[in-house]
Amino acid sequence: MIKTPLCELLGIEYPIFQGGMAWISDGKLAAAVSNAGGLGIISAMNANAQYLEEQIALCRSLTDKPFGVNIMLMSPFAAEVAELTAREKVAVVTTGAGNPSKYMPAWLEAGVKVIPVVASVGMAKLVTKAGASAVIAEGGESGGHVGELTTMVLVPQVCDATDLPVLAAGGIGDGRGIAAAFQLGAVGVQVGTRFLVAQECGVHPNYKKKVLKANDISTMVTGKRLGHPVRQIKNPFAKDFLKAEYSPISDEELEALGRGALYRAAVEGDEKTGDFLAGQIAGMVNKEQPAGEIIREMFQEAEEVLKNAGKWLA
Ligand code: TUI
Repeated sequence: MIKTPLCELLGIEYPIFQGGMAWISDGKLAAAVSNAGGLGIISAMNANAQYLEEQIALCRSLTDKPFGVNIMLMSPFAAEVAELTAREKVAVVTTGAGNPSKYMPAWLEAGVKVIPVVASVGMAKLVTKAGASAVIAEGGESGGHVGELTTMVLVPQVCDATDLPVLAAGGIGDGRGIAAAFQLGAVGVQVGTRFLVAQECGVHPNYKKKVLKANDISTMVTGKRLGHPVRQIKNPFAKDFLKAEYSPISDEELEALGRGALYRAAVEGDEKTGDFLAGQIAGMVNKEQPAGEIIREMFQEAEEVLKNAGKWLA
């Protein structure tokens, strides 16, 4: 059995979070993961507080276990969904794509545990001071909005910079990844891409098909010119967007090209004009399974790897 301080901190059986994926991580997927012993997370994405309120209610109707809400700080609705999560006293808020400091006092006052995603040592130190309960160090192997550093170099440096429990994210899709993250100092992992193909995940079937078919070099990063790089599966949308980045069009026109693309992928399954965010681990994700099976399989494998970790010691 694998038990870490994160299990005790949050009252979960397995030290694994399901990543908050916009248009994908809803109350149903989060409840399935929490019922299986991990921490399910609802994505507040770019929607308003009413959407999130409905998803929290749905999740609570499906599980008595703790779950979290992920707030994308670049969302125009970040302030109203932050306020809602404090009012609803959700167990955990994770944040991404920015600095959560201005919302932290309200969350802490409400007893919400705040676990920010960080992509640098500086941000890890800042949120430690601001009262975070743990941090998620996410490397650029992950899908969606990515930082500069890889998981391999980010995780140990974040572990050295904070006394908080550290979760590793980005490029973790099986038990070997969990074991490796633990060797770097992490006491938990966050996994997105593999849960995308969970049976309980309601994303469009074309999205699942694309992840299942992907290989090691199927993803690419766009959006660097706009200051928010995004990793996704290569398709006509992603290639056209990259071309447009190197053309003389204005930043406003470029932003407009991307608008709605994630919805077209996740909800409509549009293979040409949709933006299929996924991590580099997609090449290893080859089977649709119930969320509980994914978690049990990953931790069984991690346990075997860790038991053998000393095999080269002479
Ligand atoms: O946030 C994510 N992944 C995401 S957000 C998203 S929605 C989106 N849509 C269009 C364009 C951009 C995003 C899709 N995927 N992951 C967590 C994450 N956070 N990765 C990196 C960071 C991060 C980056 C900078 C966290 C903090 C940070 O601080 C910068 C600063 O100094 O303010």
